[in-house]
Amino acid sequence: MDGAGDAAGEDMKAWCRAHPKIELHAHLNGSIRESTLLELAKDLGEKGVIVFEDVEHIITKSGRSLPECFILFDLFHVIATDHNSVTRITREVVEDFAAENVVYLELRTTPKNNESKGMTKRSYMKAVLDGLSAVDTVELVSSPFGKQCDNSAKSSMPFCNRGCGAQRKRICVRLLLSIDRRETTAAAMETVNLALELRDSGVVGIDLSGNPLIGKWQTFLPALTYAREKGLPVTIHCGEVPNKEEVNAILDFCPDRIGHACFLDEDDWQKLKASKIPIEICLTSNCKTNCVPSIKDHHFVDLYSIDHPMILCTDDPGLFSTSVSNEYYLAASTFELSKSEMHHLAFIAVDSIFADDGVKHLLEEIFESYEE
Ligand code: 6MZ
Repeated sequence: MDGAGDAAGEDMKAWCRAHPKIELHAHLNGSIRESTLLELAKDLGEKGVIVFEDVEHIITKSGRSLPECFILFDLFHVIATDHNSVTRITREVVEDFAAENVVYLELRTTPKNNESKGMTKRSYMKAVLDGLSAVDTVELVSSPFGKQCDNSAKSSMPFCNRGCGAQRKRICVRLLLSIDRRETTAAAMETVNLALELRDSGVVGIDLSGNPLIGKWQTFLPALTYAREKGLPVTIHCGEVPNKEEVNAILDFCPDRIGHACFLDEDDWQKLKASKIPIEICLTSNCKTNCVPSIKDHHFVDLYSIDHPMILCTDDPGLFSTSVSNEYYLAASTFELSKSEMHHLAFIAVDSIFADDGVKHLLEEIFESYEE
């Protein structure tokens, strides 16, 4: 790239970081800071729970296949199924998203049982909520979580992270509870019941995720149907590996959003495009896990050309060493999108959030104030 190209690239990078953004597909434990992961792993090594040297190279390795990611997630489960660690990780993750001007975050996590630590799905979620209440370097807006609560959806303070000098960054956070594909129907149902119980605490929906090579759609369908009957929106990881039968069943279920959509046949694409179901797009994740050959070959291009609703997301910023700003920059630079096209992309994400209309209006105001 020549000097002018370099300068334009740097300008776009800075713009992507400064612009308000919405993140709808981020897994809590996949968003852990690398420094925190290393520290917690070292600590467990010293206590003899794991052999630190065995995991150090996996943590610091940059490219991983999808199966390798799930080996790492097993390690995360050992590291993160301790109440204090879950609380710390949650606080740090929210602060990190706010630092790069994410103004609305739907953070998803799998409630976990861990008998040896006295952890139940409910106590795991309490640790997550404690982490949200403990956020203090940034301000939680329109928040049901504890002391920073500004309960009016429309704050009297401008919700603006641009040119606000010493004013702290502000972010609105909501939670999705994930059903792990390893779980039974009863465990999935327990997660949905917990989500319903925690609605007043900021839980706005259900996700189905986990190793796509494991589990059968029929196992999760009763819990997903129950969530829908109770008015909880559902998002589903769809087509992370080729599985035509399951992709068909997911599209027939017609979730409120879907994640990834990498391995779809032509007829599935027709169905998905006709449905207008918003797609959570994770460019870096899909490339690093070899679900797409390269970013320029990503299905984003085709979907963008027909105005299909899409949201740029990170999936696991810690695991894939990325950030929302970086995903925006990758889209802008690879697909040659202008600032006003990027602004539009960021803005239309508001239509796909699971939070209520009060939050939607608040976000619309923020994006309108950023119109180029
Ligand atoms: C499917 C994924 C995922 O829930 O412990 N997870 N599931 N595909 C992906 N793409 C690579 N990335 C993360 O966060 C970590 C968990 O999220 C799911 C996996 O179940 C992983 O164990 P939580 O906060």
